Amino acid sequence: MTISKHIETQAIHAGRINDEQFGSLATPLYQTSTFIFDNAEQGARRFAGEEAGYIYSRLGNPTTRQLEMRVAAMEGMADGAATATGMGAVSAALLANLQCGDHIISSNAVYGCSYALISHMLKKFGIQATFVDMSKPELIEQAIQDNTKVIFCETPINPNLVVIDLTAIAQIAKKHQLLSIVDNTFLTPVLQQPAKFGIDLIVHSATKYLNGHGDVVAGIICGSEEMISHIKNTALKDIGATISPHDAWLILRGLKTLPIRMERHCSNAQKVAEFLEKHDEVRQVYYPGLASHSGHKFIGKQMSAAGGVIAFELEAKLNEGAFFINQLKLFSIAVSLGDAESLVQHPASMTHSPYSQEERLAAGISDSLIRISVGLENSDDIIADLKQSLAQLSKRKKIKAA
Ligand code: 7XF
Repeated sequence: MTISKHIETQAIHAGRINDEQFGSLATPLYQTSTFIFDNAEQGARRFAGEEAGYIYSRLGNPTTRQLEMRVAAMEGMADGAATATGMGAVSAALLANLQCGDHIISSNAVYGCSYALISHMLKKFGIQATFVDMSKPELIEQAIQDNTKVIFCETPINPNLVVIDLTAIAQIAKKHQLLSIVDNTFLTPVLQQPAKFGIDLIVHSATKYLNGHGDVVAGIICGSEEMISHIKNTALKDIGATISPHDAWLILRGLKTLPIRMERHCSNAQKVAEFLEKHDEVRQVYYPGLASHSGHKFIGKQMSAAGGVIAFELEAKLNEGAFFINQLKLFSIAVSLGDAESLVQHPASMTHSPYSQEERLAAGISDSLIRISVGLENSDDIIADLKQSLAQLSKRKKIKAA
């Protein structure tokens, strides 16, 4: 079957391997560590790459393969490599493409553990990093050295929702023969396909929207066949952050509803952002769906909508921010995002705690920033919960001031 160019159809059918034996509609789960060879010679041929076929699930698995081909099709890329976690994807993509003596340019604001990997872990192996504000592409060009190999960013950025111009990133990378890697976790291929702008490699935390049900940690890398084969045969095979087939199976199940889930996440988040922007207790809202946001101009060009994550600052002291979070009832206080449930967290003390305070402030991540992942509940209920908590905050401030 020729797979449709429509992402709704790809999310359900792309990469599907028909079950010739029993005709199962649902993807069979090959929950196996190893695969039996017909004879010793066949085993040797498979290891030598002379015969196609599965060997061992760290090296490949038929359930996992369907996930890889499905997400790659949705991203408009040739191939994919599924990983145990999103950090497994980020680390495999970087470790396969950098070596001692190389230099990487990263966005100064990225997810906290990606920052820790690039600034601390890679350094141990002699890989230098420069962190720049990538909303100003000229700063990227200025940071390029003779040994620069990779440009890495997320857009919109976790947690402050700054949008980065992917066309500018791809152009700089091509001009200087660098590899461009973009983390597309926040928008998913439903809302943004970085390959269209010339990005070389895409990484995801599949823990988030791709799976969408808060019951898996996983990741995926998408790129050319050559690039994915290189990553699989080096960083993934030998370091081993391979996905479990069961997790791949759950994500395949979640993916079928990704396009409709993203529609609802976006429409709910838009309403919530507009509500927050008008509220007296809210100092600033960061959501690219708002006309006041610096990234708004990219909607319709680079991204079809703004996604389901919002960051904001309250007209309040730090401890009052914690009070606001604690009064929420429908929201769960939890890190992660992209689940059916609305979640709230405090980046400075949670997801971005690997940064020192100084580094965090330099990266535009304020201590008072609150991040919410708007879930799939009725938007009236989500807004009512925020409203009641803001009302309690306002009351408390008045009592303290009296
Ligand atoms: O290894 P994970 O599946 O948790 O994914 C790591 C990761 C990679 N890229 C982005 C843009 C991410 O947001 C994440 C994980 N972020 C969670 C969060 O920000 O809530 C992690 C919770 S500590």
